[in-house]
Amino acid sequence: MIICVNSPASTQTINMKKGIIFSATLLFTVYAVLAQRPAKFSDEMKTSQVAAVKAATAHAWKGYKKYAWGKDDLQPLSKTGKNWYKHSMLMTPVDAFDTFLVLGLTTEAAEAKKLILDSLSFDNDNEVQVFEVTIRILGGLITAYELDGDARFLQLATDLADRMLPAFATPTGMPYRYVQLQTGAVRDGINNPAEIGTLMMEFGQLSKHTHNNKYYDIAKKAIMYVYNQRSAINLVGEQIDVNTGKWVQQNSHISGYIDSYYEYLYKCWSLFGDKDFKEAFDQHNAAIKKYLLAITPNGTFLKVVNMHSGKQVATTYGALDAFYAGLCAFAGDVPLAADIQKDNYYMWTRFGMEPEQFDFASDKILSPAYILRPENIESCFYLYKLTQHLEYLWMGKVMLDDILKYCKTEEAFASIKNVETKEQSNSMQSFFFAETLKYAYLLFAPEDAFDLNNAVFNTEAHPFKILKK
Ligand code: DMJ
Repeated sequence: MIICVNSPASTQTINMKKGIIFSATLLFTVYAVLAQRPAKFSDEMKTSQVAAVKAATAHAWKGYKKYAWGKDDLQPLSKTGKNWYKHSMLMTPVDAFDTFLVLGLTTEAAEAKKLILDSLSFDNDNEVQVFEVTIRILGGLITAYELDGDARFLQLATDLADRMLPAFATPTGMPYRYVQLQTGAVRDGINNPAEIGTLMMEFGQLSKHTHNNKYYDIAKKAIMYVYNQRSAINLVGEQIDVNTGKWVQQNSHISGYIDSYYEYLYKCWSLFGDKDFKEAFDQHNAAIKKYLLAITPNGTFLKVVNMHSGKQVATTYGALDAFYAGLCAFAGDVPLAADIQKDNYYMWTRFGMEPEQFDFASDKILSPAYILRPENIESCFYLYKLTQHLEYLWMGKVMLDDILKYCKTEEAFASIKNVETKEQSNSMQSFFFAETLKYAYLLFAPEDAFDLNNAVFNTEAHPFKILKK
């Protein structure tokens, strides 16, 4: 049969087809709009996420107890314990203790407390990394004291801080990276803004509790020295010599080596009400927004630039960078935080889980591991608390579900060697307890589960009380 396109019958057919296409398009559009609106996240779902986090925390602790009791970390695949230094600093119990308290895991909290108070001592020849030990151990002990009230936690914290003070004895006041706890011998004077600045909350809070300003003053001198060495366009570099004050690496970004320097400037303003920190944060944050933002179809990323020229050096982004959305929201810029969180979620879902680092311009993975890091869930937590938008609960659920599915082992949780293959690796960092599980819990927990208005979380998610300013 020959169909003449001009016949009235065929015009009718064409109109019918047009009608069908129009209705289908309309239906699709309505569906697409509805699909974009996050579905309801019921109280039952929140309750079930909370239960899953609690069960995961108890499961991970059981593994630590069975195979690594008294050591720093559990190696979940070989089922052995591992110390960072010659002698254990009890990284896992100290980092985990306040998470147990916040989650209401009272048995686990009592076990960790007993272990810490029975056996933690800093009177040994460990040569420790000032930054790591400050954020995990000093921070953990201060929060333990605040939440539990046992003065022995504060005594331990003070002893540890005193033993680290020799690290600050430099012409600039910026600390060496390593210090020996008995002799005060120091090592590695090429430090970075994160490791120099991310001591202020812990040393500052210790001053408030001990009524001795020396900790606050020494840490403030160090962080403000970094600020005063900023470039003419208000950015900092990646490495600085603590003896000369000269930059030795001039890449500027919000990733490892710099990240929590910015975080502490804002958080120290929130915690201590010291305007110097707010002024420094505002200067830097304006420069970050001016020079580092990269708007792409997958969200707003932050790139690497030269600290003096602001010119792009790289388009790398990764798990650590994901913290900035949360900080941005906490510091009051929710719209930008929401744009950045879009790319954080893209990074998580694009590769099946979040890689340590990828190139957002070429969309290629640069470092394929996921080591149980918290930053992406942490940003969901801040954004949800500040906006109550359900999409952050859904994002957090995807992340938590992936962790529970791919990282769980028979007796604990493991890192992932490659997010595309999901092959596991033999590490369970203490920040999994301190941060990842705590932020996941707080994201889904009832609003009154923890008083968030009177506390500021250190970079290891140990909450510090806002004391009288
Ligand atoms: C933690 O020790 C802290 O959050 C630090 O600021 C960055 N690295 C880890 C978590 O990824």
